[in-house]
Amino acid sequence: MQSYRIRAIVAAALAATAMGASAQDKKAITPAEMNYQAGQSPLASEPMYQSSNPKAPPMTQAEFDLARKTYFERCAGCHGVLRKGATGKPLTPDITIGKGTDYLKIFIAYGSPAGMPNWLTSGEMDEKLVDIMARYVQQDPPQPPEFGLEQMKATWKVVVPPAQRPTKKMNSYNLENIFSTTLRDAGEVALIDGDSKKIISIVKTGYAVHISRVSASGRYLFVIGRDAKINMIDLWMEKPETVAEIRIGLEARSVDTSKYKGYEDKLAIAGAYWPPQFVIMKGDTLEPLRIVATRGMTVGKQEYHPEPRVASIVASHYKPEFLVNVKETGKTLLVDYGNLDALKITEIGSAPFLHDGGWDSSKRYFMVAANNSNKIAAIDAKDGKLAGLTEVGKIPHPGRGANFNHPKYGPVWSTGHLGDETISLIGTDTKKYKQHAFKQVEVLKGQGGGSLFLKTHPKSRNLWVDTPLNPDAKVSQSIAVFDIKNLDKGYQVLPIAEWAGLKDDGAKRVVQPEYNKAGDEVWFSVWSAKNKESAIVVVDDKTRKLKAVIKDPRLITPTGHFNIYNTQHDVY
Ligand code: DHE
Repeated sequence: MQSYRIRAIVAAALAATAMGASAQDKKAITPAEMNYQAGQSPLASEPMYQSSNPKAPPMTQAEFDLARKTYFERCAGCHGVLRKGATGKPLTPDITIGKGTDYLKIFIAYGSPAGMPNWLTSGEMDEKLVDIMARYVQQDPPQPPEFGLEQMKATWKVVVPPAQRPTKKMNSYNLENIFSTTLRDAGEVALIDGDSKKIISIVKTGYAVHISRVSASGRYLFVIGRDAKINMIDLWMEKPETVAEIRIGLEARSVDTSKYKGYEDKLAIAGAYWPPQFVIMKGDTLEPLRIVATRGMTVGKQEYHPEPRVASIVASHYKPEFLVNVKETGKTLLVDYGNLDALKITEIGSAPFLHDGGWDSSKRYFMVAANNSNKIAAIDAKDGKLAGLTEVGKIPHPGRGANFNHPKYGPVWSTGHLGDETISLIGTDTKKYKQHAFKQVEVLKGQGGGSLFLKTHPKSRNLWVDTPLNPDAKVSQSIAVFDIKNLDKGYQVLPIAEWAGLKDDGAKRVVQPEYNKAGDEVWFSVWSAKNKESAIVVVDDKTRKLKAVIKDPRLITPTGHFNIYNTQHDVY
């Protein structure tokens, strides 16, 4: 009887999800997107209060604790900390209790064509854990702690006070051509001299550093870990080291510093995934000054969202403003830092879920991916309004995108996609090429889905597109390069991972093209697991031939890398 019931539920569930998936294919999540989103959250180790829902099936404390840990390791990236839904569906008790344990077990065990992984049949969970998880999602979601000024100040350290820092550059490095490379699973960044290709220093940072950003003067480097720890590194020191650090929350991804004239190096800002907030800090010490919560109403449906995460942040060149992109509400906040005691915030709604993005070539329009809506929003930093909302391919993922002069459509900004093989080119010139502004003017066909980053340089005629999350190793281990002046000729594939000549059989995902300062070399990370050899491969931009391979036992899981000059000046 029981097995008949389960079979009936399986059939109904699969039919329903299959229909859903085909009806809105652009919404279904690809395995690449799923792997990408389902990263481990540092919240797994945070103590949380268990509140049992009397209507939900019972659980022991031990089962609850195991389920909570598993949830934050596997599920929170897609379903949200409070289970209100993001890439994945909402899983709050008002929905889950009605479905019942048996129904939920089927979904967890077998997954769905809409993108839910098959946790049982893939061997990642056993039947016991599937049962525990099905009961867990019917309980009230436990809420991680808040993180206010007091908590931030308790983690804040000024390692070298400003008065004790060098008054001039104390080393002979060509600072503008240093690369800050994330060593993801080592909790470090490597500072690599772009001229000699030698590692200058390895700096201990937070857990799984996400991005590096550079102060307006180019002196300070800021890196932020997934655990929301920021390290501020002084590049003027004989050996560049951390001079200040702070945790701004329990989980985070973004940091930047003030760039408007008169405010250079004055302020820093960081955004948190949890708690949903951003904080403005002093630019020379990281002293937290002003914390702003991002909880609020979503664009469109105007529903309250309790955990809208802060995604990309960028400093405006037009005004003393930071652009803060809030993921789940689909809103960009223009935060005027001119007077922190009377903070003015302009709120611009576009589409959910805002993620990554970069400036157009004029640095007036911030082009941000609304990755759940398959759109790119153009935020006008001069007039403080939404300039355009462009439909692109499936799950756009530009990094900061790539700007170039299209032979026919003038200046364009481009993005690749996680969910399909296309590369969308969007016109950005509102004067000479007005008719093309914020329209998708051309779609290139790349190697496949699973693309994260693409890059070019004002001095180059190449457009490099990575595909590190493509399931086919041939595609994830190589790069596609287009000739900007002959886009209709298609792309050339370069076997970057093979060129690295690594001794073992790691994943060797080729990730993030990044130019040197001169714009004549492109660097790629060849990213394998923690216990496998990884490398950085440098390609000559003009000849597209291998120029150098950087290998070192300390280069553990290199992912993003950021050239100081290009990052400081938003060259991409
Ligand atoms: Fe990223 C940028 C969030 C997974 C490497 N990533 C960003 C930004 C956000 C973000 C919000 C924009 C920051 C900004 O500009 O201020 N990334 C997330 C996630 O939530 C996600 C999906 C899952 C997670 O658990 O973190 C995720 N990201 C990854 C990876 O798996 C990558 C490939 C490897 C890694 O290091 O973890 C990765 N993300 C990067 C890089 C950038 C980035 C290299 C900066 C791109 C740039 O050119 O500026």
